[in-house]
Amino acid sequence: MLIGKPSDIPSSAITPKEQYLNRRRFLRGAISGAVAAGAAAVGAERLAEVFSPRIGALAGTKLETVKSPLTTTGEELTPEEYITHYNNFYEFGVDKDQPAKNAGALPIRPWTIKVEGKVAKPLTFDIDTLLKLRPLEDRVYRHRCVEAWSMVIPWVGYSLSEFIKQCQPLASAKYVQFLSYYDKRVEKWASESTISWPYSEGLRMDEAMHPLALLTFGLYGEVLPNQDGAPVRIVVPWKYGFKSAKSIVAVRFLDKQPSTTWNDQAPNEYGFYSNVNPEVDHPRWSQKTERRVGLPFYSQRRTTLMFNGYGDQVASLYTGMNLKKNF
Ligand SMILES: Nc1nc2c(c(=O)[nH]1)N[C@H]1C(S)=C(S)[C@@H](COP(=O)(O)O)O[C@H]1N2
Ligand SMILES: [Mo]
Repeated sequence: MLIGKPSDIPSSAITPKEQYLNRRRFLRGAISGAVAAGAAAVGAERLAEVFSPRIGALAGTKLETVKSPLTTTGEELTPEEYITHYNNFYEFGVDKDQPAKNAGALPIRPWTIKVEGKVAKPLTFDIDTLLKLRPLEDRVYRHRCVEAWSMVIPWVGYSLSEFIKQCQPLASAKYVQFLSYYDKRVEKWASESTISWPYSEGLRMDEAMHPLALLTFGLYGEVLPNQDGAPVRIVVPWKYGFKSAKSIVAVRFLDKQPSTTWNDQAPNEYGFYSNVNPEVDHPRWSQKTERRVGLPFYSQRRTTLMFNGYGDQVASLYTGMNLKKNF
């Protein structure tokens, strides 16, 4: 993210959608009989039984979802091959194409989220329990990276607030911090950047409780590919992408604003709030426009919207705040 201008994906890296799907179906068919039978129509509640912890890759596993009223309609979805081959996941390399190549090493089962800090009592949630907590919703959101590119992604998950309620935070909890998985033996590429791991992000409690903030388990109706933050990540659609921590293993409730990865790295470039704001330029580039990844070259450029277009829903969270100072 510290590197100036994001590079385009070479067109040779992109396969037509049909071919891509066929390859995935082929891969799906190649896994063992019992697993393949289950994978055809597996509901969230059956994941644990169908996939033993020994099977690392759940790629292609369908999730049962309901349509969400919070979906953002009217824009063309970004093709799946871009969402899964143009990633920021620095633990698996700083180049956009590296996570797709390297994140296969992420051990996504067994997986737990530890809940700590200002809570009634510390808790640990298993990923398969979390998948069953609420009906999973299909929610299409705009995704705006601070590097001035964007996508439109059909995520699968439910409001983060539903999870937070289960955590029983105390009244003294004013902020919530998310910590990503980190093991330097698995994420060998992490040492290539100066970041102090694990990746950490945070929200003010009222932001985290906003219904648009999503606890995310999948995209395009299937479990999250590893490179997109499997098995569970945060998505905060009105903020720059780096606020959405991937592959989270711990959630901490705090009475003070937590330190967060990019704010620590370069506080003059990346604020704690990081709301999408076309009026506040990054010190090294403009935030007024963005490049919509996956579209023909001539139609990529578009105007960036305040709060990424979610102002009607979220602007009231920031009433009275100077958003130029609190960027
Ligand atoms: N653990 C972790 N989470 C992360 C990052 C990262 O490097 N490590 N990158 C962030 C950034 S800068 C963006 S834009 C989004 C990218 O999500 P995507 O690859 O699914 O589009 O993830 C965010 N979450
Ligand atoms: Mo980003």
